[in-house]
Amino acid sequence: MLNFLKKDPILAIEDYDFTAFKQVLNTPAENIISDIKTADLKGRGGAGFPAGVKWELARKEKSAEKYVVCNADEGEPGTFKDRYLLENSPWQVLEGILISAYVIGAEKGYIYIRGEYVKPIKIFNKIIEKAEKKGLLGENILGSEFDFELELIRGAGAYICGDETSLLNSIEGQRPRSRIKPPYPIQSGLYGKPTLVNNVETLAAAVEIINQGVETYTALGTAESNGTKLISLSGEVNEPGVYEIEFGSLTIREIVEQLGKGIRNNGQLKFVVPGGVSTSILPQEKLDIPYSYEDIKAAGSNTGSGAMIVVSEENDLIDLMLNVAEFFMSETCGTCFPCREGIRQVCYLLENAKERGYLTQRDFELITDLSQTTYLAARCGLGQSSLNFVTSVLEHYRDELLQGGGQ
Ligand code: L3W
Repeated sequence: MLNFLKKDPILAIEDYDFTAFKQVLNTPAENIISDIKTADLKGRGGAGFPAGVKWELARKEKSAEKYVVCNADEGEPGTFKDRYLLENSPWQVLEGILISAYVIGAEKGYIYIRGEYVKPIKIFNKIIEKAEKKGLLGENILGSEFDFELELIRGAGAYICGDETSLLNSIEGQRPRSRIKPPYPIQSGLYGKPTLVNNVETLAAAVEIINQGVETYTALGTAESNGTKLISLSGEVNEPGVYEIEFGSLTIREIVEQLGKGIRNNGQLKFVVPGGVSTSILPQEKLDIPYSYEDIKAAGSNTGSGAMIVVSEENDLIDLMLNVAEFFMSETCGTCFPCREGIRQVCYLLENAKERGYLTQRDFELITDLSQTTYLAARCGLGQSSLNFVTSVLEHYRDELLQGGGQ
């Protein structure tokens, strides 16, 4: 284990030694990037893009002005692992930000924390203040030639700001609408300058890789999923919480049974959402697979942000689908038509189905069409993944949903 889940949180700067950052200051940036690439650290925010590649591309950008942004707008329903890190390992998160900034050559950075995270915001404000006093932020950090300033931005409660381009607009003081990619933020991000956006857990993991060594990290996990992952386990389990697991060491069912201690009230497990409500569900028969990027993908879903939501037989499927679709309907930024109208129409069809008590064959066809269009034509991750949950429930529970009707 990499030991992300520190039992005794270090909140005094005097107790934290910034070993990885000090090492980085004395190592060519290319070597650090090479290590992160060898470790194959995949972005932990949801998309899994290789962090080392991102760092390398950002470093190569020729611009006197660059930014780093730590995406702590953890809004995916069921995801709370970044909150854990912000509350328990804030110095490590700061260290990850400093390392990434040094490596790509940025002198200014932001940490964008979701507005509801009152405690992490309070903690991180103190962290910045203490780091400035101790010479870990500002000019000539730790006697080096590296200058870096960090600003905390408090989100205002919009899920769309978790999308990196909307987040950048929000920092700029604009309405948080997504931007078309490419250009990617590393080419043209904040104020049109190269900007590296990384999730909280990704940055904390980079620190662990430097501290513990690439070999230790790559020795953990599976062929395509190195190291460990934080899982936010929630839903109808007896022991929800944040758990760190080595990729491939447990199956999804074992995570539910061994870490979550089974289903509440002796209920029956129906399905698991492996990566937050933007990802497709995995039904009973697909839960005996190792927890890894490749195995979850092969089973038809996505690791996402690691938000594992466990659902029992007790639930009404139409209610669940409507609940998730309504979440996305209220959180769409409304800029692009497929996302705004596609989700609204799906909600409308599900509301009628709820009243009726079942779905018709025509509902299936329309929802499938709308989902495909939204997936293909929405301009950002929110829209593209908004109906994964609904379509996967339709796919796996067709007969149950058509029960009593189907005309
Ligand atoms: C340079 C290229 N950079 C991609 C960068 C890109 C971004 C990262 C991933 O959506 C998903 C979404 C949610 N040159 C690049 C490149 N990049 N190609 O790599 O990019 P992308 O476009 O694949 O994904 P995204 O738009 O960032 C993220 C899903 O994650 N999700 C997570 C939701 C919620 C949270 C949370 O609360 N923490 O993450 C769950 O499934 O739906 O599909 O940086 O710039 N050629």
